[in-house]
Parts: sequence; structure tokens; C-alpha cells
Amino acid sequence: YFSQMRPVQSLNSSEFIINHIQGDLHSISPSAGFSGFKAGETKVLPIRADFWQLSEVDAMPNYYLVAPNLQPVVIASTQLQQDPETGLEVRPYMVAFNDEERQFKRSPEDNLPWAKANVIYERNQDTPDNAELAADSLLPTPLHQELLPEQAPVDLKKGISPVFIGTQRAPVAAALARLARLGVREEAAGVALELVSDPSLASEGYRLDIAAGAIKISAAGAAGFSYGLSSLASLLDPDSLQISAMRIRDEPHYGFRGLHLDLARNFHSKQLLLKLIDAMAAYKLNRLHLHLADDEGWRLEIDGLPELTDIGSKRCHDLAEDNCLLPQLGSGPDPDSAVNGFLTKADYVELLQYAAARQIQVIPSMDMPGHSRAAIKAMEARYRRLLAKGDSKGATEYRLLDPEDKTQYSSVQYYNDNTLNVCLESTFHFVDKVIDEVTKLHQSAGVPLQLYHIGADETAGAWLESPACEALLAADSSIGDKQHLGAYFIERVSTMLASKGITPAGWSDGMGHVRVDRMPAKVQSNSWDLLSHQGHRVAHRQANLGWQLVLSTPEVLYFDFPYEADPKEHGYYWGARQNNSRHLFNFMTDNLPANAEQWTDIENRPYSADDRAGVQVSEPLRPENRIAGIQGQIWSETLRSDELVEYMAFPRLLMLAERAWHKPDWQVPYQYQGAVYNADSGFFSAELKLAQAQDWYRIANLLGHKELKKLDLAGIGYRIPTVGARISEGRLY
Ligand code: NAG
Repeated sequence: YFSQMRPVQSLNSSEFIINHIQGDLHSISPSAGFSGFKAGETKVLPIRADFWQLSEVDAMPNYYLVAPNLQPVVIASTQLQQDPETGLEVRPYMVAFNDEERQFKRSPEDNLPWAKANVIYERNQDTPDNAELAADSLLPTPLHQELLPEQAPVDLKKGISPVFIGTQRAPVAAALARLARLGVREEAAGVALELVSDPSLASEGYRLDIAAGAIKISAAGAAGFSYGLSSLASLLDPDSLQISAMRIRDEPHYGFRGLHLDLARNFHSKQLLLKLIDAMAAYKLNRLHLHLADDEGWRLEIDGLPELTDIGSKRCHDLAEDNCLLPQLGSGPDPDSAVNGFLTKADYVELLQYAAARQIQVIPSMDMPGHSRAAIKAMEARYRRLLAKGDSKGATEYRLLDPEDKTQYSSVQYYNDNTLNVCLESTFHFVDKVIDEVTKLHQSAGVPLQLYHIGADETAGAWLESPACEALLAADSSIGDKQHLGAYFIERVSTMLASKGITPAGWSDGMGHVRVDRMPAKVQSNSWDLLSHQGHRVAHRQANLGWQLVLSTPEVLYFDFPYEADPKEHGYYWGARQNNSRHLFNFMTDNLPANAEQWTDIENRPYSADDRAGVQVSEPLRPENRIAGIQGQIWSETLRSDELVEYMAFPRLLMLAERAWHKPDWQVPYQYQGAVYNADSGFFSAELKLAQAQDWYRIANLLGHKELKKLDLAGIGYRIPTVGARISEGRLY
């Protein structure tokens, strides 16, 4: 058995056959022509697979053998071997790829250069190494900053002595603790640090005055004080602990500054989550979208539905799926692998509180109605168990499938059994139960559940031949026809959430199908449509509905994509292959159409004339409808370790924070958009390009001279911009 994300189309062999099982799981078995193995014999099985095979993630590890009287045994594993070409320790399944440059291209027109060291070097040659550029600068960049050169700097080696005026210590305890970790401890004789309540400031805004040998932070509440202290930490050079005298007046550009982490595909530890939350707080991110259920796993304990985590949180070789889900994503058959696991109720409550103490709202998500295989398999096992006990009523209480449904479908990830049946009352009963249990966990944490993410993406054409659906459509003519059933589910669950005082959120494709008049007024949509597929139009249209539109643009904000186009650089690459820090830094979030001209598609071709023509007729974003914010996405199909999550998230997360918090002056203002649409308008003038580059030089030096040191102190294994640099440590794969 083996995981192969690109489905195998054919096998050139007279001795074996390959079968697709579910998702990426395939089997190889001997055919009638099998002649057996002589001792030590190797047989090579050349396969042809769908799409491209350009990077090491196209092969998953942990091929395993199943035979009578034998526990499943891994035969092609993740043991390190030395790559003869580079001398690096690599996994054997990586070595097969891209020994020649031509294999690197997706198509003959693909002109994205392989990001070898010289390519990266040349691309960054303009950026000076100049610590002066970073001096007195902070990340994310504040709204206003005025240096006071006539005044002496403060020396924080002496420590700080905080005083609270109209406010308290508790809400900023975490921010003070971070300063202590950076070497600035609380000392009675330390630099005076006044925290003064000022209700006239914006809810997340603050003022920071460093003058006359003392520090004063004014804010309206906990968020502002925390951000003031984060700014202090950001100004610190961890070596000198000195800060120049200055005045800062600051507040964020976007209210929604999010990070998304997928725990479903491969589980990740609570320790990693705590570390991520700390880092988010350091850079003023304020939303953590936790993807807790998908086809390959259910990751949150739910009272009353133990099967969800008993069965749905682990993958092992149980073809009946009575005890676990099928192996996927290279998990292999080991039920004790670290890719399995779930958050207990206590873990989740702890995370909610830890995040809230750092001004971060957790957004739980169980993807539905597609991407729901783990829930379905767990509830089918429950059905069989209760039926066996003679409890036929209990058996169907939370059933998610219509057993008579004859629909044939295949999801984007090649499952034909991953979609809830939206015509069963038991399905809505299940969703309601899950939402109520999650709500209770939030209540016991003292952190109200404000936003719940339904998912709603990539729903395959399920339920079209379900008798339950035919009956429902006949009984309730308001639903419409079969094509509306997906929308019906989203509308109904959204309404259910709104009636509980919870704002529904979903991915833009699913949200694009609903009838707006059947939705609650307050809705969030995450726009993940590719810019090269006119994603800006969807974003504008949905923002213009008055919805909270969060940009999750894959070509910039998918952190499961590689930083650089190199076969050994980790990550899926269906939408982009070069999501590096500078690229994200350059993202003009307030002016998506401008990006359509600026940017190239995945094959490094400029967006086509058709795309630009589309831009011209695109619905403009009305001034009253702002973009609510941006979010970085860490999908985890290929991230089998916590270390790899850190590698994929850092340092680009710092650029996410910069774009989420700070609106740079090189962003073309909205009113110029009319001109922007014409490629020859020269809207992105030489002056603007220069302003953007100079802003980047400052940020790059901040990273190199200050921020990476802080990541080191926090024990974060960030990527350094040399392809494969950390592979040799043997930790990542
Ligand atoms: C998309 C899927 C997601 C998957 C990701 C990988 C969304 C909204 N949906 O196809 O489940 O993990 O790509 O890059 O992104």
C-alpha cells in the first residue's frame, strides 16, 4: 500500500496491478503473471501518474506491505540516506525527482526559473545589508513614528518598572513575560514604564512615548496595551537592549489579521500551537483559524460522540475502518505515529485561554459538507456498533449518509465517500450537536464563541441520486432543485449559527453558491480564488454584499506552498511555487486588480490579456465595503512534523503581519483604480516601485539584524533563504 497524491493512471508491468483505494491510498498486488522474487531481486515498477511530478512532495513516504500472518510492515520508509549529488541527508523517496532541469517544468511554456542559489542571489542583489536601515524601526510598521534625536535613549538592561494607571497587569502579563524572555526583566530600579488608560484611543490602538528616560504606553484597553508592549519588544535589539527616544501613534490597517492551521490532515502538537500563538502575539496577529476536521482526521474531542476522535483521529491499516481511518498522506499504518492525535477538551480550553490572554480569537472549523470523510466514517462505525447492540434508533441519530444514495462522485482529493448528505435531519442534528459542544468548551474557557467556520469548499456532486434528497425536494419546494442542495446546507447551517449568536464563516467558493437573501446579515468569507482566475472579482463581489471579506489568496498567502521553485523545497504547488517573503511583502491587499497586472501566474507568465480584460469589467470594491483583513493558510497534507510547520510559517508569517497591520504608502489608493486597469497607464510608476523596494530593504534588514534573532530565542526553526538548508538536520521530513 502506498500514498500517491497524483492518482496512478497506468503501470507498465506484466506482474503487478495497481488499484486506487481512497484519496491518495493505492495498492500494488501481484497479477497472474507474477513470477516471484529471487533472493535479493529488485523489480522496478514504472508508473504514469496524473498531473506533474515536480517536487519531493509528489511522493509520500511509508510504503507498507501487508501479508498473511504479518503485521503491516513499512518497506520504504523515511530513513535518511546521503544524496550523492549534494551530500545532504535526504529521504530516499525524494532522490528520484528532477535530476534534470527539464523535469522541473509543468509545461513547455513554463518559464519559472529553478531557484538555484545563483538565481536567488541575483534576485536579491539589490537589497543592501545595512543594519542602519533597521535601527529604530519595528515590525509591523506603525502608523506614525517620530524620533526624538535630542533625547537620550533608554537602556533596558536595567530592566523596567511598570506602573498601571486606570488599567491592570493581568491583561498584559503575557506581553511583559515576552519582554522578560528577551532580557528585559521587571526591576524596582528599572526604567519607569507607565501604562495609562486612554479611552479616546481606537480599540486596538496605542501610543508609545519613549522620552526623558521613561516609557509611557497609552491605550483604551488590553489589546492596545499588549500591542504597545509588543512594539517595545520589536524595537529592541536583543544584543544592546537600548531603544532610542521616540513617539509612536499606532493602530492596525485591518481588524482581521489571521493565521490558519490545518490540524486535520496531519496532527500537530499543543506545544506547537502555544508557540505559534506566542509568535502571533509578538507580531500583532489576532485570529487563529483552527482547521479541526477534514477527510483525513477529526481533531477535537466532542462530548457524546466519542467515535469522532476514537476512530477519526487516527489512521492505520484497517480496511473496514472500524477502529481507525485508512492511511493517507504517507502516514503509513502505524496508529502511534505523531501524525495521529486530537485535542482533548482540556487542551482546547487551555488553547482558547492562552490565545485570549494574547488578544487572539480562535476560530474553530470542521469542514462541511465536503471534506467530511473522517466524520462520516466515525458516524458509520457508531451506526454499526449501536445496531449490533440492537439500538436501531440511536444508530441513526447522527447518521451522515443516505444508504440508498447511488451517486458516483470524486472529490478534488479523490474521495468518493467524503460528503455529508444534506437531506437528512440526522446530518443537521450532528452539526447542531458539534456546534453546541464547541460552544460549551468556549463557555467553560470564559471565551465566547464568536465565529465558526463551516468550510463549505470543494463540494463534489454528491447526493444527486439520493432518495432522501428526492423526498426532501418533493416535500419542501422552497429549497429549489438538486443544484441548490449545497447552498441549502450552507444557508441552513449559517442561519442556525446566527440564531445562536455566532457569525458563520466559509470559503469563498461555497459561499459563492448561496442565495444571499437566505443568509444572515453578518457573514465572513475567505477568498481563496486564485488571482490568475480572477480571484479579485470574487473578493470584490462578496465584500460588496457587506460580508466580512478576508483575503486568503493562494498565490501569496498559502504557506503550504514552497517559498521557492525548487524540487527539494517543500510544499504543494498547485497555485504557486514561489511564495517567498518578499513576494508577500509586495502584496497590494487594497488593490487586487493592480496585482493582476503586476504578477505572473504559476508558470511565470504575466496574467493574460483576458485576465486583464476581466479586470476592466470587474465589479469595483465600493468604498463603503472595505476588505476585512488577510489570513495566511498552513494546510498540512505534506507537513508531517511540527518542525516542518515552523519552516513553512517562518519567516513569511512576519510579512503576513506587516501586510495585515500596516498600509504602506506605495499601495495605490482606491480612487486611482480606473487608471490602473489600463496596462499602459503606468500607474505603478518608477517612483512607486522605488518606494516599495526601499520599504523592503528596511524590512529585510529588520529581519536579518533583529527579528531572526528573536525567533532563535523563541526556539522557532525558521527557513533561511537557501533551498534545502535545513534538510541536512534531518528533522524536517
Ligand atoms: C485546497 C483545499 C484544501 C487543501 C489545499 C491545499 C482550500 C479552501 N481547500 O484545494 O483543503 O488543503 O487546497 O493547498 O484551500
